Amino acid sequence: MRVVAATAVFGVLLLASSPVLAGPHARLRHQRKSPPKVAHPEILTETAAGSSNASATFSPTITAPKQNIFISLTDDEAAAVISFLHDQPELNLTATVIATSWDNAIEVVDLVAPNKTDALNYLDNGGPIPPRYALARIAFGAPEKPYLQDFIVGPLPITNESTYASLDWQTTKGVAKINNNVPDDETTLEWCYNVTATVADIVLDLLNGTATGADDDTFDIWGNDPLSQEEIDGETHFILWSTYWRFPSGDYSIFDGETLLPQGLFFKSDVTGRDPAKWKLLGWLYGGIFYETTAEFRRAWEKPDFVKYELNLPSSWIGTDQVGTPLPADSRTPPLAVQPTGQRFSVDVDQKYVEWMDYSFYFTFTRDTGMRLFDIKYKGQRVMYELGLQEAIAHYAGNDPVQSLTAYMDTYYGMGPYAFELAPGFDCPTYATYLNTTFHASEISTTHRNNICLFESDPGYLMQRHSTSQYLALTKNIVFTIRSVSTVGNYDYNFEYNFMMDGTIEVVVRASGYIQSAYYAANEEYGYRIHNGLSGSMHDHSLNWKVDLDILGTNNTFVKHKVVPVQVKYPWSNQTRSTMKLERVRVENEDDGKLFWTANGADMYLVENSDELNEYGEARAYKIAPSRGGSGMHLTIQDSPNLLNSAGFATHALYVTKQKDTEVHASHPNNDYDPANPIIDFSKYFDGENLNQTDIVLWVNLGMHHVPHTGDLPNTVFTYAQSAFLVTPHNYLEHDPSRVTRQMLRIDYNTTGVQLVKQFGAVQPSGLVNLTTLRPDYFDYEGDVAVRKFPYDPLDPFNDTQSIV
Ligand SMILES: *[C@@H]1O[C@H](CO)[C@@H](O)[C@H](O)[C@H]1NC(C)=O
Ligand SMILES: *[C@@H]1O[C@H](CO)[C@@H](O)[C@H](O)[C@H]1NC(C)=O
Ligand SMILES: *[C@@H]1O[C@H](CO)[C@@H](O)[C@H](O)[C@H]1NC(C)=O
Ligand SMILES: *[C@@H]1O[C@H](CO)[C@@H](O)[C@H](O)[C@H]1NC(C)=O
Ligand SMILES: *[C@@H]1O[C@H](CO)[C@@H](O)[C@H](O)[C@H]1NC(C)=O
Ligand SMILES: *[C@@H]1O[C@H](CO)[C@@H](O)[C@H](O)[C@H]1NC(C)=O
Ligand SMILES: *[C@@H]1O[C@H](CO)[C@@H](O)[C@H](O)[C@H]1NC(C)=O
Ligand SMILES: *[C@@H]1O[C@H](CO)[C@@H](O)[C@H](O)[C@H]1NC(C)=O
Ligand SMILES: *[C@@H]1O[C@H](CO)[C@@H](O)[C@H](O)[C@H]1NC(C)=O
Ligand SMILES: *[C@@H]1O[C@H](CO)[C@@H](O)[C@H](O)[C@H]1NC(C)=O
Ligand SMILES: *[C@@H]1O[C@H](CO)[C@@H](O)[C@H](O)[C@H]1NC(C)=O
Ligand SMILES: *[C@@H]1O[C@H](CO)[C@@H](O)[C@H](O)[C@H]1NC(C)=O
Ligand SMILES: [Cu+2]
Repeated sequence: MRVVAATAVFGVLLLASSPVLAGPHARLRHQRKSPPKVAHPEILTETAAGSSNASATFSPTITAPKQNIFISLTDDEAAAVISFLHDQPELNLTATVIATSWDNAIEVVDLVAPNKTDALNYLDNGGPIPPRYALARIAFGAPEKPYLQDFIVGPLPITNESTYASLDWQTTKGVAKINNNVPDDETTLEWCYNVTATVADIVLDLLNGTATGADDDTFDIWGNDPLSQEEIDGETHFILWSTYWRFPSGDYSIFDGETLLPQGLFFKSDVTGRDPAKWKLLGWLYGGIFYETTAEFRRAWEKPDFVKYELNLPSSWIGTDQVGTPLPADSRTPPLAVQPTGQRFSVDVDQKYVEWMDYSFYFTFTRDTGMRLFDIKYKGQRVMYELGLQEAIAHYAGNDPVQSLTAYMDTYYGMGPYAFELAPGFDCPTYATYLNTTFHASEISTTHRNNICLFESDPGYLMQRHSTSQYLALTKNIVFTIRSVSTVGNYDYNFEYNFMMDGTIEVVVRASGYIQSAYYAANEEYGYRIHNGLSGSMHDHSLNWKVDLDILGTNNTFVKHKVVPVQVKYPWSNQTRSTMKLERVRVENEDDGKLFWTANGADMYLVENSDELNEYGEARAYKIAPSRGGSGMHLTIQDSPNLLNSAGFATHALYVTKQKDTEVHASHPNNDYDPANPIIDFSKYFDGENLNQTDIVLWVNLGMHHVPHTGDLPNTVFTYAQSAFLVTPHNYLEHDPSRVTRQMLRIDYNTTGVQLVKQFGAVQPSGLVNLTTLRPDYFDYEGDVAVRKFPYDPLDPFNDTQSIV
C-alpha cells in the first residue's frame, strides 16, 4: 500500500516539475497558474519587512552552548603534563632541548578525545563533563633497543590523583609501543656522507657536485620512507636506499625545488642496529645497473663505454614566479568578493565553536591530523559526531629503489606542525575570519597564527532555478567553508569542509606544491619524462577520513540503494520490457563493510535510521557520494611491500565499522617506524560485527592516481589535484531545506513587462565599497609563535621552530 502511494506522489511531482523532459507541448499544459493580479502597473518590490527580526538577534560572536570537550590542550595543560612526566623517575626523561637520540624524550603531547559514550552523555543528557586526558608520545632512545610508546595521562588538571598508563586500548597491537629500528638520524646521515666520500670523484664526474655535509654542498642525501626490511640469513635487516638531490642554487635557491632535482645515483645500506661499525654498504645503482660493491662501480665507471646520463639541473623551470609575456587584460584586477553587511556566522573563538545558518559545530586541532570537526548539528539535530582526516598516504613506484620503496604516511610528519599561516586574499577571502591553533611537540607549544579560516562565499552557480515564459525563480548558493592548509614537505594539502543550504556537507582535499620526482634514466614505465633529466614518478594519494554519522541518534544502518537493470513483464503489456529498478540492500555485517564506489554510480550509499521513517514511510537518511576528482581513492598497489600491515584503510574506497571507543583511528603516526607491526592495523577492525541499527562509522578515502606531466612543473595545480565527497540529506526532510533562505528571487513577467519582483526580505546592498579596506598588508605575515614548555616559562617565548616534528 505504502509503496503505491509513494509512487503516485512521486509521479505527480515529476510531471509538474519536469518540463525539460516533457517537451514543449507538455510545457504549455503546465502553464496553468494565472499570473497574479497586480493593483498597480508599476514594478513592485517586496520590502524587507520583518527581516530585522532575525538580524536584531544575530551576533558574530557567540558563547558555545557547551564546553568544547574536544579542544586541544592549553599551553598550561601541556606544560603540566610534561612536568608531571619528568617527575616519573622510571621514564628517565631528558629535556627535549638537550636530548640526543640516545635519551628518552617527549615527542608530542595532545588531547585524548573523550570516549563517545561519555561525550554524548555530557552533550545530550546533561551528564558530567568527561574527564580530560592527555596523550604523551615518548621516544625511548636510552635502551639498546629503542622504541616509542604512547601514554595516557590524567585526569587533567594534574593533581595527586593523576596517573599515566600505556594507551593500549586504542591499538590493535595490544600495546601502544613500536620499535624504532633506525633511531640515530645523525649517525645515519654521517654514514651516508662517509659512503659518498669514497666515490667523491665519481660523483663529481657524473653529477658535477659534492656531498660532504658541508654548508656549500651541492647535494642533499636522503632516501626511502618508510625504512625497508629484508630477511638476510634468517634475520631482519633494515635497509636504506639513499640518493642525491640537488639543492636549488643561485637565483633559484629560494625555491623549494629539491624534489624536482633527483640525480639518479643510488646506494644501498644495511643500517641494522645502533653500531655503525656493523653497518654495510650493499651496492650502487646508476642508469638502471646495479653494482654490488664500490669497487665494481668504480671499475665500470673507469671504462670508456660507461654510459653517463644527462644532468638534472635547476634553472627557471623550478621557480614558481610569474614568467612570460603578461596576458592582455591581466593587469586589471580580477573580480573580488566582498561581504557587504558583515559576517553572517558566529564564532566562539575560545571554545572553537561555530554557528552558520542551520548548522553548528565544534572544532579542534591535533598534531597528527590538523583540523577536526565534532558534533556537527543541522537544524538542531546532530548529523555527525566526528569528521576529520585519519591518514594521508603517498605511495610511489619506479624503477629506482627510492621511489619504489617510498610510501609516505604523512601523519608521521603530522598535519598539525605544517598548517602554517594563511594569506588573506589568496588562501581565503580577505573578509574571512582567521583563527589561531596550537600544537605541542618537542616540549614546545607552537601557535600557528591565522591558520584556519572561516568564510561564506558564492561559488558562482545557483542552488536552484526554474523559469517559464511567465516567471523566474532563483536561489543563491551561499556556501560556508572552514579551511586549513598543511605543507608536509613538498606538498601543500588544502583541507576544507563546505556547508550548504540544502543540508549538504562536502569534504574536500586539494594538493599543490612540488612533486617528488624521479631521475629519468630507465623510468619510462613509471611516468612521463617531463624535463631533461626528469621523470614524473607516478604515485597514488590516498587520504582517509573518519565520518561518524549519527542520523537521528546512534542507531543507524548503512544501506545500498542500487539502480539495477531488470527485465519486467507488466500487466499492461505482453512484452517483457528492459528497464531498471531500485533495489535496497542493508549492509548488516562488518564482513560486507569494505566497499568501492560502483561503476556508473549504480549504487547510492546511505546511512539511514531504519526506525525513523518520514511521513511516506521511507527511512530518513544521509547519502554519501564522491563529488570531485574521481581519479582514484585507494591504492593501486596490492599488498604493498612498503606499507605491509599499515594500509588496511587504503584498499577500498570506503569502509563501514561498528563504532567502538577502542577503534578511534584508522592509522597511527608511529606505524611508519615498523609498518609490518603497526600500532593500529585497520584491517583488524573487521571482525564480523553486526551493523544493523547500531552506531556505525564510515572511513572514506579521497585521493588520486598522480602521474605528473609537464603541467605539474613547477608545481602541481589544485584544479586537477582535488578530490571530494559529500554527505547530503536523503529523504531526511520533507523537502529541500534551502527554501528557507531569503537569498532568492522571483520575477513575474509578461510581454508588457515585469509584473512582480519578490525578494523575500533579501536586501540589495547599496553604497560604496572602500576597496582599500580589503587590501591585506602582506608585511603582517608573521608565521608561528612558539613557547618552550620544559623548563616552562610562559614569559620567555622561544621562537625556534626548527625542532618541531
Ligand atoms: C520574529 O521572531 C519571532 C520570535 O522568534 C517569531 O515568532 C516571528 O515569526 C518572527 N517574525 C518574522 C517576520 O520572522
Ligand atoms: C637514563 O637515560 C640515560 C640517557 O639519557 C642513560 O644513560 C641511562 O642509562 C638511563 N638510565 C636508566 C636507569 O635506564
Ligand atoms: C574509554 O574507553 C576505553 C575502552 O573501553 C576504556 O578503557 C577507558 O577507560 C575509557 N576512558 C574513560 C575515561 O572512561
Ligand atoms: C665516518 O667516518 C669517520 C672517519 O672515518 C668515522 O670516525 C666515523 O665513525 C664514521 N661514521 C659512521 C656513522 O660510520
Ligand atoms: C659543473 O659545475 C661547475 C661549477 O659549479 C660549473 O661551472 C659547470 O658549468 C658545471 N658543468 C655542467 C656541465 O653543468
Ligand atoms: C592569534 O595569535 C596572535 C599572536 O599571538 C594574537 O595577536 C591574535 O590575537 C590571535 N588571534 C586570535 C583570533 O586569537
Ligand atoms: C538502539 O537499538 C537498540 C537495540 O535495537 C535499542 O535497545 C536501543 O534502545 C536503541 N537506541 C535508541 C536511542 O533508540
Ligand atoms: C496479450 O496478448 C493476448 C493474445 O494475443 C491478447 O489477447 C491481449 O489483449 C494482449 N494483452 C495486452 C495487454 O496487450
Ligand atoms: C535489521 O534491522 C531491520 C530494521 O530494524 C530489521 O527489519 C531486520 O530484521 C534486521 N535484520 C537482522 C538480521 O537483524
Ligand atoms: C501582463 O500582466 C498584467 C498584469 O496581470 C496585465 O495587466 C497585462 O495585460 C498583461 N499583458 C499581457 C500582454 O498579457
Ligand atoms: C578607505 O579606507 C582607507 C583605509 O582604511 C582609508 O584610508 C580611506 O580614507 C577610505 N576612503 C574612503 C573614501 O572612505
Ligand atoms: C627569536 O627571538 C629572539 C629573542 O626573543 C629575537 O631576537 C629574534 O629576532 C627572534 N627570531 C625570529 C626568527 O623571530
Ligand atoms: Cu602527487
